[in-house]
Amino acid sequence: MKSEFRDDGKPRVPPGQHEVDSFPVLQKGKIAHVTRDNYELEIAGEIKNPKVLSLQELNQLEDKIIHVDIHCVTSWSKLETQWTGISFTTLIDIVEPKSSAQFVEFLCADDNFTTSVPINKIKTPDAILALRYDGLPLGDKHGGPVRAVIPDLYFYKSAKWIKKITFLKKDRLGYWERGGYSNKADPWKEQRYRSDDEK
Ligand SMILES: Nc1nc2c(c(=O)[nH]1)N[C@H]1C(S)=C(S)[C@@H](COP(=O)(O)O)O[C@H]1N2
Ligand SMILES: [Mo]
Repeated sequence: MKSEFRDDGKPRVPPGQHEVDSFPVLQKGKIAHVTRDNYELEIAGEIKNPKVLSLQELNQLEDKIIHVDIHCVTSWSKLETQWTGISFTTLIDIVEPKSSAQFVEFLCADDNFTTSVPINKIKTPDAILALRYDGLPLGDKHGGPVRAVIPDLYFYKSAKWIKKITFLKKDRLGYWERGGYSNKADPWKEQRYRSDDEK
């Protein structure tokens, strides 16, 4: 049986959230369809080794499996999802961020959607660039071929259909964040809207 509490003592389902068994599909507009054949991920900004990686190259890097709970700000939480991909710590070893790199921005194929997080949020073992869900290559609906899964933040910080990752000195507000959603996005502090950022 699933425990009501996590190892760190926080409730498994954060305040104001409810558990769902389905896997809702959510994005600002239409589902993006990214061609796999000529797909390239660009990694740029405040790093020593800028990279352009094909899907084949990405698939050869690492098969890190994570089990994480996801929490959408619209109030659904899905527990114990399984993703496979490349841990951001591995990517960081490859691109070597400069000390000036403080934030990471994801640019996506759906009409240049962006979101960003402080670099320390991807320096945790369970933050990955996901290529698979439940063992199968990521389909279009859930952000394939490549999406971020960044645990313990509302799920809008986990960008789908990533084209480019940019390491930044200064933060740039993303799509939902510009629209009034919290830039901190901590589900246990219920940081849903910008006015919750002081919590
Ligand atoms: N590129 C992109 N990524 C995005 C979004 C989006 O609109 N565009 N929406 C976010 C939101 S609000 C949520 S809840 C999750 C939903 O992921 P899912 O469709 O796999 O459940 O994607 C996040 N990543
Ligand atoms: Mo969301």
